[in-house]
Amino acid sequence: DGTDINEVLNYNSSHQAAPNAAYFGKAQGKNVIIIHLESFQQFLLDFKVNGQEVTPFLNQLYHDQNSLSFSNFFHQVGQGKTSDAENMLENSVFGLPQGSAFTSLGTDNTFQAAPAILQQTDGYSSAVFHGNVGSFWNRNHTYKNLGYDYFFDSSYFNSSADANIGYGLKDKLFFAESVKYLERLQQPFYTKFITVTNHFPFDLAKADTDFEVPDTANSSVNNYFQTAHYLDQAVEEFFDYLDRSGLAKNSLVMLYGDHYGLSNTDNKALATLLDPDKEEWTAFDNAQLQRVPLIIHMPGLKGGIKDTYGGEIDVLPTLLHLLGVKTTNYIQFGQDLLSKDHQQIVAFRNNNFITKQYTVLGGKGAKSSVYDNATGQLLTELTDTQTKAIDQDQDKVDQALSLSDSLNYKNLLRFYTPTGFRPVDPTKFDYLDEIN
Ligand code: GP9
Ligand code: MN
Repeated sequence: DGTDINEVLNYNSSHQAAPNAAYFGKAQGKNVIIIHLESFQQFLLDFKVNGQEVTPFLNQLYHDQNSLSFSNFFHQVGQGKTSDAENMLENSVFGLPQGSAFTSLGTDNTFQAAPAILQQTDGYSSAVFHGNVGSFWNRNHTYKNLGYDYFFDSSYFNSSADANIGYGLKDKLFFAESVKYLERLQQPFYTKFITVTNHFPFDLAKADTDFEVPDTANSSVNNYFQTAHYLDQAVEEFFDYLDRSGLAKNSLVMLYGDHYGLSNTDNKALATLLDPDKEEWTAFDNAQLQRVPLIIHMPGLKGGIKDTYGGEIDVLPTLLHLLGVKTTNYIQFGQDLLSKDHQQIVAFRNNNFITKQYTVLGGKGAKSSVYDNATGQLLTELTDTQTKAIDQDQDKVDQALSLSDSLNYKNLLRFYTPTGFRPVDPTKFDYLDEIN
């Protein structure tokens, strides 16, 4: 029955955000290189430990005049962690309230994802590079439904024990070994590099680092800085390759952190480094730490650090508009971060949310804790006008998440094919699932 898809379509047309003319099509026809910075939080940028910058290269990139960077960009993942982040970036649809959409629905659902859209509008080829087994998060099946032409998983890379740590190939080796595959891709390409080394428990071989870690009482906190530093060097080496090869000139590189690396229980130890004088650590502070980087870098792009409040759900429309692709016909829950119409309400998967003014935790009305972003104070007495405005935003958040859940659980995209779009045929892709 078409009722549910119509509800989603109505919602979709009611929250369109028009492209920003200063940016629309500015990256038309460029290669797209997405670098997934595993577990990388925003606070790492410009941060020093023992007087040493943790991520000198990413800091430079963040401030580069050809980088569009975001200072109030949040991850929005649930239990699907990395796969939720990927799901939002590829589809502009939320993950599930429980579990992972890739795992439970990725094999059978219909998607209208970035690789398929770009293939059909501008002839892009597409590939994912990842140094873990292809079956993790059910990627090997899901990527076919997203329309990815190629998936270079761990079976394509060095499998020796000393080349791998934690979830897979060490990031420096991963980028270096990916080049031989990248160079064979037809341009323009849409590619994603999913790093792994900066993942809990943040292990690294002694030979791979000389970074002097801090000495808080929490070893996850301490080690997080050394793997982040290693990831920074890996990204720098990859950028050197992009420059040397000439690819940098005709590529847009987008980097993002997928979710937190340090959990709320680690944050007290982290706080001793971030703000040693702070007396009380609150739920507000935990929420602020869910910021992750989003950096869009391209030669000639008019850069700057934008303070727009947004999240992972907003990336796809932002990127498509930069590439000159109109998004009105696609069902997308996010909005272009560069649009003047962007609503600046960041929904978390548990229905908490953050706006420019407030951090709202715990649900609607009397149940909710409302914090003032400027002071971090819990607002115990709200005016009726404030309550009304906050409740309205909460309704928007609840509606978006619930419609996204219907879309996922009922596989609603099979009932709607955007004009000019051909449904993806997953059997066209033959990267091997039997290898893993
Ligand atoms: C594994 C990697 C980690 O392949 O992407 O996933 P996560 O544990 O961060 O969800
Ligand atoms: Mn992850």
